[in-house]
Amino acid sequence: MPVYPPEPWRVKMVEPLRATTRDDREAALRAAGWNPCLLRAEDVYVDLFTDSGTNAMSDRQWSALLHGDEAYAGARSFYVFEEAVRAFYGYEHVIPVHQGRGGENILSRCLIRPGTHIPGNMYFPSTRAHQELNGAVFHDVIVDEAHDPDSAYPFKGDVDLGKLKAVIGEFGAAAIPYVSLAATVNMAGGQPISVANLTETCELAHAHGIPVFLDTARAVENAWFVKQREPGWARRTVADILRALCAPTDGAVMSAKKDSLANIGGWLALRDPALAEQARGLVVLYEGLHTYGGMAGRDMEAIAAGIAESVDENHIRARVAQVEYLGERLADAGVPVVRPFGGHCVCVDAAAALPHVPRTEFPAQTLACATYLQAGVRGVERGAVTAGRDPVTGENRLPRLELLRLAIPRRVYTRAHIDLVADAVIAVHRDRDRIARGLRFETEPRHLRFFQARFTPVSGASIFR
Ligand code: PLI
Repeated sequence: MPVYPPEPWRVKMVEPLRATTRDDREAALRAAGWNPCLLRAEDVYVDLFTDSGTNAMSDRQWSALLHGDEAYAGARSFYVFEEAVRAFYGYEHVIPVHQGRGGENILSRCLIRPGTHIPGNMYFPSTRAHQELNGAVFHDVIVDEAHDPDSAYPFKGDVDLGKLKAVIGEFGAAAIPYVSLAATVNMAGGQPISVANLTETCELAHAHGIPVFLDTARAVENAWFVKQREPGWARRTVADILRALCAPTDGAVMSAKKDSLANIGGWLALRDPALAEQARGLVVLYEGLHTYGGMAGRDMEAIAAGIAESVDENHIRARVAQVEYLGERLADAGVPVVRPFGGHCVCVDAAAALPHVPRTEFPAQTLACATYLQAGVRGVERGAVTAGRDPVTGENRLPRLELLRLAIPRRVYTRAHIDLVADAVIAVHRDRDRIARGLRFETEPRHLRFFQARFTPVSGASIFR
């Protein structure tokens, strides 16, 4: 049996969960157009749709809320927030935004012009969508191992410097507004980038005059993996490693709904004062004043407290260990899962689990539906539905990874919940031959289609025989 270390917290407040029957879930999923994203959360028992904004705040964070200064301009809470970001991430100019994609919008609008090119270590849907909306073409320059669910490579978030050089060589540095890095890489299954590779990537980009921006949504989880896996870092604190990851970069975009243990919020941080001035100008238009960026003062207080808690090694150790426990249980039962296990999620390789469902019938979306029907467990598709269509050709993108992501909120679920999830996924996998066909779109939204799409089973009334 895999190890499940005791959580470094105890429960102080509870939120009741409602158990549902299989019939309830069938009705709910049909009403949701076979898209678990469109379910009402009250129809879900264990919700692993995302780890974003779903964290349990600590007693300190809840008490920090009461310190919220709700002044429109220059609130005290902004300065507390700014100081925390500066201290832990090391960037000078801190610009609050309502959540990560707000920062992505501002950064993309500041720097991207039509016809430009953005290399990155795999894409994230909202990040790439903003880059493409502003006219850039995204180029994936991640190492090949990241696309192989079975590769045990410890830093699947690393950049292939050869691929990056090729993009620079083909389009020229002037056509590359920035390199877009993430730590960890969500779409690869929460895989880390090494400090060495991140530093080399920045050196290469900087040698061509190209800035590098880091998505720090899960950089603390990345720092934990660096401490475990990268030679020379074992004795450094996670807080030190976090600063080392940020140090070579020119700025960062942050969704505080992940690592920072908050329910909402984010920031854009920059080193270049002129770019920061430009970004503040846009924040006023799209987010709110540059001292609240769409957040309440109390949100900024909760984030500041959450940042300090996020680098606590007892916290991060237990957080990653809980994810690993779920991964081990699934792997032990023969469920094909992405290796190594990520920082925030376990991903089932749906293409391997359901080889009889063609990629054009969305095996991962189908598996997400089957898992919900089994036990009220909600995961999210991370494959062809999420990848969307190529903006130039209009063709469906078919990424090599076709995953059902089970993302674990921080400090929310107990071992019994995680066992329930494991049992459900294992049962679906054992009975996988009962799944006859996959799904096709009934309605297909233009942007980030996975959120609001509706589907129908290809074989008629159900995905099952
Ligand atoms: O959900 P936002 O707008 O606060 O953040 C967008 C975002 C940016 N980068 C990365 C790596 C993310 O994972 C991310 C949001 N992720 C979600 C919602 C998720 O379920 O993974």
